[in-house]
Amino acid sequence: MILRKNVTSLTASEKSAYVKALLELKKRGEYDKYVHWHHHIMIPTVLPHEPRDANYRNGAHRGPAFLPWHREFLMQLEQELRTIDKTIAIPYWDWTADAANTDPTKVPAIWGDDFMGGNGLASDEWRVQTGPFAYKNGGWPVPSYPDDDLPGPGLKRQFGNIPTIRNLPTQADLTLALAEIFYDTPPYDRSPFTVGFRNRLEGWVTQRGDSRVSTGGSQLHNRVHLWVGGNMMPMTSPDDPVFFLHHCFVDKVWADWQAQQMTDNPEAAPTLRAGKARATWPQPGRPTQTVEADHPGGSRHFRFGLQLRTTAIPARAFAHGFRNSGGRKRTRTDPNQPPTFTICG
Ligand SMILES: [Cu+2]
Repeated sequence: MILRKNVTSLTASEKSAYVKALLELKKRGEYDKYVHWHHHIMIPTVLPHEPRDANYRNGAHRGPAFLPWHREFLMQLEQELRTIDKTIAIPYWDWTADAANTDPTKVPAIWGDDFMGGNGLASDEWRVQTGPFAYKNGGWPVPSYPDDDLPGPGLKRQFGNIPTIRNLPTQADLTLALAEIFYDTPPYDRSPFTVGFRNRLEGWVTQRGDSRVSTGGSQLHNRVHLWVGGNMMPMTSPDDPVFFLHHCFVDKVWADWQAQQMTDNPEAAPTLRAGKARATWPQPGRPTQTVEADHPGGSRHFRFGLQLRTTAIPARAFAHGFRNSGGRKRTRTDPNQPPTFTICG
């Protein structure tokens, strides 16, 4: 059984084991394929009448595949980390708890020197200065992305720097997502008016689409990418290891929603086939849930030709033409407006 814990309940040795396994994977040259893979999936994944635009919908974002794709993505990294240390499970970062904190930029459970390290430094191109992933410590090489306003190498963060995204997503706004009844609804896009759990949790339902939303700007998943800033902004966001802690919470929220659906809406809830179960989120008294079992045969929502089961792509496939393979080149006109394409979502 793989049990994923809240970062706040990790012991010092669990933290150090997780960091050590990540550094080892990086050293072996095996971590960066996750970065490339997340970037490579940003290709238009659309119906014939829709714009062939990765900004409209791509293989892992802005549509129904968002949650299952990232669930599989996490499981693959987790399995690989477990070949290094079989005690590893990806921990999750509950950012709603930190939204209520007076200074979410300094919570040691997540940003401590023994774990993810802290904020970037303005005078050093926003490079992270502390912790195992700091550029100056040499164990976590990250390339430069001049087209994404990240001109020099090294891991960068810029906490709460965007004027509309000063705070992390609140519990109240997450509750709105958990109250959704449908997973996704037509036209399965990223409009603020598209109803459904996926679109809410991904973060596209803003105050424009729902006046009950309590904070301005991008929401939930997208908001966290924008709040962390730096390398969490472009399509290569898994460069920052906090990506997986963030998405681990997104995955947990989905699992919580699925469990709630089994109680509230059993007709629409997935049929679980025990034989195929893979451990993701243990539910006391319930079979564990799996990507395959959740969507047997592909429901209507999953008939886009979106790949549910994905195969790791060898890193060498990206030796050429890696950058900007995903879609239109971004042009930013107003520096106060968050870019719409370069966030992972
Ligand atoms: Cu993301």
